[in-house]
Amino acid sequence: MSRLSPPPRPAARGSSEDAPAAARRFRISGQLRRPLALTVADLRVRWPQRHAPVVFECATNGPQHHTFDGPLLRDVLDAAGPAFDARRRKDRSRFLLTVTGGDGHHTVLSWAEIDADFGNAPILLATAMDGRPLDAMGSQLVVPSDRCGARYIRAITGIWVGMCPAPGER
Ligand SMILES: Nc1nc2c(c(=O)[nH]1)N[C@H]1C(S)=C(S)[C@@H](COP(=O)(O)O)O[C@H]1N2
Ligand SMILES: [Mo]
Repeated sequence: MSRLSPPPRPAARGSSEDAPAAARRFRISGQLRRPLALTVADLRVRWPQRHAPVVFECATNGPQHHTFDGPLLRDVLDAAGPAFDARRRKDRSRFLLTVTGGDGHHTVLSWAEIDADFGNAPILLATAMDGRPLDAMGSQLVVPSDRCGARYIRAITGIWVGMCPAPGER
């Protein structure tokens, strides 16, 4: 690892915000059997890495070309054990995900988008962009099937997984 790590940040509310950037964990929470707190290094060593060259449009900056490496979001979430009956497609089809970045930008996905029996989209939690590790910055969501870049959430701080309530429920 590089010895040129950024200076320590001032202690903040005892959270992992006061840890060195590369040691910061993001949480996978919600309706899960095994909630997780992971660093980018965990994403790199615990799951097989995919490589994805992508192009997306940014409304303000035009087309962006990047390559990303990282595990499939589906593989990581499988380890967290979503609280559905995995044998039942209807159960799985009711789950939603939210992905939040350090600046508060967040987006929603459906479980079905990443489920092999439905959309089967190869969405990644990136550990590197254009060959550069993301340990200090935080993981980035990679949605190769999106034409627009808005869901490529940078500096991920949290992922929530849970069931969409039936219409009329709360
Ligand atoms: N955390 C965070 N991630 C974000 C955004 C943001 O505002 N905050 N903007 C999104 C948008 S609109 C686009 S187009 C891409 C831009 O990625 P780039 O700056 O690497 O080209 O990042 C996405 N990820
Ligand atoms: Mo954008």
